[in-house]
Amino acid sequence: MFRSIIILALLVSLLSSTPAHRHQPVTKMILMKGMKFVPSKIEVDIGDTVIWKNESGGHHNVIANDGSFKSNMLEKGQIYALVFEKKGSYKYFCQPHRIMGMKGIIEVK
Ligand SMILES: [Cu+2]
Repeated sequence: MFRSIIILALLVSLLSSTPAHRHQPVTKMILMKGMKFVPSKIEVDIGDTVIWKNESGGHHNVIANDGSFKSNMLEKGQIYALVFEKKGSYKYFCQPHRIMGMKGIIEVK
């Protein structure tokens, strides 16, 4: 019984690592422009990378509403990158400009 479970697990891992079955990870960029995240809503697949870039100066950061991620304060030209490994809906905001509505959402499918 135990042995057949191991074989099954091996088969599953072999199948899931076949290139045809795997999503090729991509990178998507969100710009911090003025007091906005552009685009404010994006969809990504599990394993994709999201990069936030401070495009217009000032100081911005990225903080998840649920506290699952938090960037440093970014100056003009600086970036923050994150790989999303779990399915879900991630709301985030920029701390200094939250009150001005600087927020966004990442949908991980
Ligand atoms: Cu900001």
